[in-house]
Amino acid sequence: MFAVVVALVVFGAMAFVGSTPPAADYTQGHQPGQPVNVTLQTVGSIGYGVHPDWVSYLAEAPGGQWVHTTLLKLPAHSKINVTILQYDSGSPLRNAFFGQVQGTSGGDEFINGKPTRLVNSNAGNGVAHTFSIPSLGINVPLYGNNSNANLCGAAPCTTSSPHKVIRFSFTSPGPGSYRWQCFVPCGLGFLFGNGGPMSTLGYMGGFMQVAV
Ligand SMILES: [Cu+2]
Repeated sequence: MFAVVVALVVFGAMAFVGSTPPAADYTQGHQPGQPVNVTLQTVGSIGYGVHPDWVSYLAEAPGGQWVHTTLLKLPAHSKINVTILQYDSGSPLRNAFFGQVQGTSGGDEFINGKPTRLVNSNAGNGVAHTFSIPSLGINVPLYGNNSNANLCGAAPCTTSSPHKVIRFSFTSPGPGSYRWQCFVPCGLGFLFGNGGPMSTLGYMGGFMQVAV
């Protein structure tokens, strides 16, 4: 009985440790006043790990390697230039509000270079995911790829697969931890699409950890 309890405790602890992804740290070597470039990708299925069929974000660490994480360490009061390589298909939004670009520098996002303020998800390929930081009023809809295209099946995807390049900038706030997430209920197979990857750190939501 004792052995079983110990095994369960160890299992629980391992599951907890395993559920906290590493952070992509963009603060190392950062000079005050310099902009920071952050590159992310969104994929229809991560392709490995405990939930290979879940949708996910990944971050490109400053060293260039793709990391399965949604924890981003950023310097405070800096211009953050974000590039998202979007490899997933899209769908109509349940709430068209999240088709509006908000809180970015200049008020737009650039989809394959085209300045955009609103994505009508009922037209074209729809919206795949959003990059949103509610406490900062930031929302960026990520335009989908044609679902009939030969989409990337496992991360990290490379630019040889169909994708959209989405760019925008914002200014990081003061030190603190800021929740960010996707607002497309993209957790297929879960209640209202909001379980699974939508509610698990490292997939469709995470934290922006802003350092001093
Ligand atoms: Cu999503």
